[in-house]
Amino acid sequence: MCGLTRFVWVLALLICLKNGRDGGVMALESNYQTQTRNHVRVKQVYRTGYHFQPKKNWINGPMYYKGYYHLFYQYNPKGAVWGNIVWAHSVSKDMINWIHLEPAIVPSKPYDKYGCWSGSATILPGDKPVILYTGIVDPKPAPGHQVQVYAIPANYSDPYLREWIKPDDNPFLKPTSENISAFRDPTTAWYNNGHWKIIIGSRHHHRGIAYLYRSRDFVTWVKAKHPFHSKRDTGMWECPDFYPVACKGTNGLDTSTLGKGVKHVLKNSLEVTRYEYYTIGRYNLVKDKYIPYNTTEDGWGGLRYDYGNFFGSKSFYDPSTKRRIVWSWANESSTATENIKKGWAGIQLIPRKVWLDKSGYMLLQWPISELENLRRKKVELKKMTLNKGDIVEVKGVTAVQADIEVTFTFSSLEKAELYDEKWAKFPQHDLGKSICGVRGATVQGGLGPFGLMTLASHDLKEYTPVFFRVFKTINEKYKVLLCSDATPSSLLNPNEYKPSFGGFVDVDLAEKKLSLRSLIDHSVVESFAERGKTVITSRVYPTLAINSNAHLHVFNNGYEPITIKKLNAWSMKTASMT
Ligand SMILES: *[C@@H]1O[C@H](CO)[C@@H](O)[C@H](O)[C@H]1NC(C)=O
Ligand SMILES: *[C@@H]1O[C@H](CO)[C@@H](O)[C@H](O)[C@H]1NC(C)=O
Ligand SMILES: *[C@@H]1O[C@H](CO)[C@@H](O)[C@H](O)[C@H]1NC(C)=O
Ligand SMILES: *[C@H]1O[C@@H](CO)[C@H](O)[C@@H](O)[C@@H]1NC(C)=O
Repeated sequence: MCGLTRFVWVLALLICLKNGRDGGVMALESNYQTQTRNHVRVKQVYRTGYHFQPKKNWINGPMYYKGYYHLFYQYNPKGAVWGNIVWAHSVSKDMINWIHLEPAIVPSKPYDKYGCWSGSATILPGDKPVILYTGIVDPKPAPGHQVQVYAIPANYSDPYLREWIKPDDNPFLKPTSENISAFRDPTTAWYNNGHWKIIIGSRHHHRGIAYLYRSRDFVTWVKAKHPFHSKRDTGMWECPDFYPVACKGTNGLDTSTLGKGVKHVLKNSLEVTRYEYYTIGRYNLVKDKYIPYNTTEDGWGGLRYDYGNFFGSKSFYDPSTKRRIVWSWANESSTATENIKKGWAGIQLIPRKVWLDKSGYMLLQWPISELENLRRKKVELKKMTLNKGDIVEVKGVTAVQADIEVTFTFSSLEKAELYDEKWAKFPQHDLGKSICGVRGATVQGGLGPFGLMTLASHDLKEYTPVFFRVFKTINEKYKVLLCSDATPSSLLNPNEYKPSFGGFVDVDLAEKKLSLRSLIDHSVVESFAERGKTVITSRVYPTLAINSNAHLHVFNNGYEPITIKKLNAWSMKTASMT
């Protein structure tokens, strides 16, 4: 029951934090240079042009308040070793162009002396934001003794909310029966039955757990008798995210919304596998528990927002546009040494609007429309047929920094290769390696591979292919696989981590049509199949296809001819990050 509507619930989140390992690698010196007056432009080939990046180091974390989007992210101001994590802070009117501010929260008290880890923001009645985060009291036992802390703005009239204070009744939660070194990442609070509620990620042995806490006043919190949800063999749950989605339409819902026509989503970031999965389910108010529907697996084989470099995502509700937005961090695939050399590690992906697919079984995601303001010159292709072996360059676009939308059609499904039933037993995360990696873009197929060769060198010695391959099962069903393969991405850099990522696309091929959108930005390629049904992000480090030497091609290496019904490619302007 939405007793809640009286609150102006705006918001939101913070993206999650990484603890430990990934952050290991920061540079002491930054080697970037400032070029233009307003933009920090870096003379580095892998630095992105329109993805959010801090000047150095790695990031994670968002919220909307009085006309500004706030991004808080995990940041090590000291560089070289992981530690002393602070909440760095940037603000924006459109989530594309940013103003960097001083860190919002830094270690300053006994309870967060060793780090201010991930958490979330909630907007309380009266338009009062509160941040809940995990403080590290002691580095031992590894990865640290964890407590929950809250912070409030020092000056509510400051539109940038630059300064935050930690009231004296902190920490507001200390682990009791929970594992003291596995008790972190409080969510945005929701409100029902007279209580504010949050969940906190944890584990018990190999069981991943989201503990539920309730509070009447947002100060005193009591642990619920039963976990909100848990699942065996999933390991530590980081950055849990729980939110409602509407059964109809594409609008988002305030985090406290309940009632008919609403389903819920629970997402967890898995510390063990370093990827995330989500389920769609029911919020049982009587038991105050989340119960996933049986339409997808609740475990490692579950649905994912993204089958590539993507972790620590958080969502928030943007009341100004009625959207739910999922935002994630993407780590580097480059080595520690290379990260130190370039002076930074980690980017924030383009925020994605998220809503429930008509089937009710999965979510759809699409880059926020604000990104389109960076589109410049458009290049168009129409009704072009690609026979087996055809590779056609899309000329006239800055291939290193571009946005491409393409729709492919074909006239028959007959040539689809046979689906190997043993693949059905592979966990989702092995599909890329086992299928996309083995049957790459140049391995001839029946219906596919066809798609884009992004970040390609002029001689095609280097490229990052994003492509479809269609398979037929023994009972005449079709399976569409989307691949984003970093294997051929970096010719002169043999030691790079070059994963082949893959994900099946749940699509009806009756119309014999498949669509793809790719956002290319120097060292990242984010690809959306079928209007956001399956998404894959790859981090890549070309050595030839850099800056103006990068090219874009469309290709087909299957026996079935493929027609490009329509392709639009835009050169993308560089976003402002000051
Ligand atoms: C609070 O912020 C407003 C708006 O920026 C400013 O005018 C005012 O001086 C600030 N108050 C304090 C106490 O800093
Ligand atoms: C408690 O958490 C730590 C750190 O994640 C882990 O090593 C340990 O096995 C956990 N203990 C239990 C009982 O789950
Ligand atoms: C899923 O649950 C529904 C009822 O809620 C049931 O009819 C169906 O058989 C279940 N499916 C599976 C695969 O367990
Ligand atoms: C990102 O980096 C690669 C290569 O170093 C690792 O294999 C991944 O586990 C890592 N991903 C995350 C989420 O940390």
